[in-house]
Amino acid sequence: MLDFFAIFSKGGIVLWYFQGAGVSESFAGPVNALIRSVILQERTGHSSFTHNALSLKYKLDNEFELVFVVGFQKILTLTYVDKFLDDVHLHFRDRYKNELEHKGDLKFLVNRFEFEDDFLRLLHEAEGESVTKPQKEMRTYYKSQKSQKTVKSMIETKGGDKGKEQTSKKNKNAKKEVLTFTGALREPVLSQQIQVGSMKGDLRITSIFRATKGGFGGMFGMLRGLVGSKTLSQRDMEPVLEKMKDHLIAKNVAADIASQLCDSVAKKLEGKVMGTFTTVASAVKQALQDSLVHILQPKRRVDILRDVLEAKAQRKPFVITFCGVNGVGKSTNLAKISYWLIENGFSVLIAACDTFRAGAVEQLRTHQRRLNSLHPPEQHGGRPAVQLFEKGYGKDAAGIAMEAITYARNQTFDVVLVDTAGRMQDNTPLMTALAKLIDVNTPDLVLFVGEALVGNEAVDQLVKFNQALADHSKSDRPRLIDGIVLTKFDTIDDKVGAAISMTYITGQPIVFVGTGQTYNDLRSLNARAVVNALMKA
Ligand SMILES: Nc1nc2c(ncn2[C@@H]2O[C@H](COP(=O)(O)OP(=O)(O)O)[C@@H](O)[C@H]2O)c(=O)[nH]1
Ligand SMILES: [Mg+2]
Repeated sequence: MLDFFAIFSKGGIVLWYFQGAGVSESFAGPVNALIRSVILQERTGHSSFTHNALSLKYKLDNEFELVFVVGFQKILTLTYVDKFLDDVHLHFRDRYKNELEHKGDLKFLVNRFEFEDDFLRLLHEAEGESVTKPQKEMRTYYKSQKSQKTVKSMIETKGGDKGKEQTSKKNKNAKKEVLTFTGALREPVLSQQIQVGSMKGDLRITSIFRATKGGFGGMFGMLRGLVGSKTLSQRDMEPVLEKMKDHLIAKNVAADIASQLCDSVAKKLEGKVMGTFTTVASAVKQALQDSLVHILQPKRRVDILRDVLEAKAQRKPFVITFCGVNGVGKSTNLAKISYWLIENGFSVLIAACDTFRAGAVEQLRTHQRRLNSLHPPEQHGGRPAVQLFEKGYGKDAAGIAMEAITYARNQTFDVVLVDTAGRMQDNTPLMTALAKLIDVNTPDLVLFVGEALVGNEAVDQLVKFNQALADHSKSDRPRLIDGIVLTKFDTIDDKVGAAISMTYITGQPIVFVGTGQTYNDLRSLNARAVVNALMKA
């Protein structure tokens, strides 16, 4: 019996809509008329509105800035509509209150409101409870003409199917403007930005076909280009993606990377044919989500346990070098990785190649003692599961690493973990020294350790570390960063953007995630969970 039901935001975004069976006309026309004639003019005191042969009943939700509208043929007396509108409103709020509570219009873009089943159930209940009385006499040709005439009498026709804006009784002096009902609005889309409270005394018409450049801001303004078009163009999407970009930056994705991501989403969607507005919103979200998952999924599998076994079979220790700036957690996470390797039955030699920072060697010795007390030598054939190789401070780190690797080979250690001093990416002498350490020792794996707290800086660090490794290598195929240890993940809440920046810039996987300060706080990355956190409004 209903022609349509629509739920949209005051920013003009259609969250969900229902179109009655056999109804071919889009709800856009009547809803636009409602917005223009009622909502924009602060005439929302009544809860119903007539547009041509349709009756519209609506309800505003000012807390969540939503509008609920139901449309039906006005010749039908649907006694259940008021209650039904209330029911749908309450039910929708209840079901999506978590999503709706987030600030900003982006929530409407990133959330999909699959409300169909609940709606149909409510409708079924409402229709079952009431007796619907079609008033047969109202269906005569004469009467229906008359009913249309009532509306027409309020709209001054000016050639073709153009009408004139309905004038507010309160605003008799208000300017009259010609509406452009060109019949072009066939898509079920809203063409209004609702600026309740800002339209006093001035009957401004905000149809997309009349809107002048820059006239209307807000969420609708930015999406205006999308709603009318069937084929998405780069220019149309730009403002939407601009919002997406800001969202990603707020999640701590480096600004550069956020820009590049949005550019690639635009490319992906350009030229796509969109059926309805809601499809556009979900398409943008989906494309971004897909890109993010794709970035986080390793192009290359890093399976350390398997590789250690392989090296062991060749009677070689597997060598991992840790590098990164100061204080990011290199030594701590090296210790956690030692623990993990020992738990997996391997023996570990820690090479203390941070010969620079006071206390660095002692910090590693403390870890070595603790690890051996957790895994006493009795459980490992009488030999300590982990040993420390150190030569004190001030010596050449590359030389110590080399000695440690030789020692590990002779003593049949399975793994050598090389700790290095933290260094700023701009400190050329120290970067050269790191490049040399890696070049002469050819570790099996070079891990870059970076904090999850880092924002724009992530890009600079990784680019310059890789650049230094490339520049100072004597090999034709220099060793670059093979993987990432993302630390302090426990301190960032849902601002997980660094994971994206780091993998995007290096194309290398996040091998470990540090989630705290105990040996157990080491995880692998869950790409889906990270992407969900990123998309959350
Ligand atoms: N909350 C938290 N703190 C960490 C994590 N990893 C390291 N830290 C802390 O960060 C600080 C610096 O760690 P350290 O290993 O000395 O950094 P390095 O200079 O890179 O070797 C220490 O206080 C660590 O306990 C982590 O995953 N989560
Ligand atoms: Mg350290």
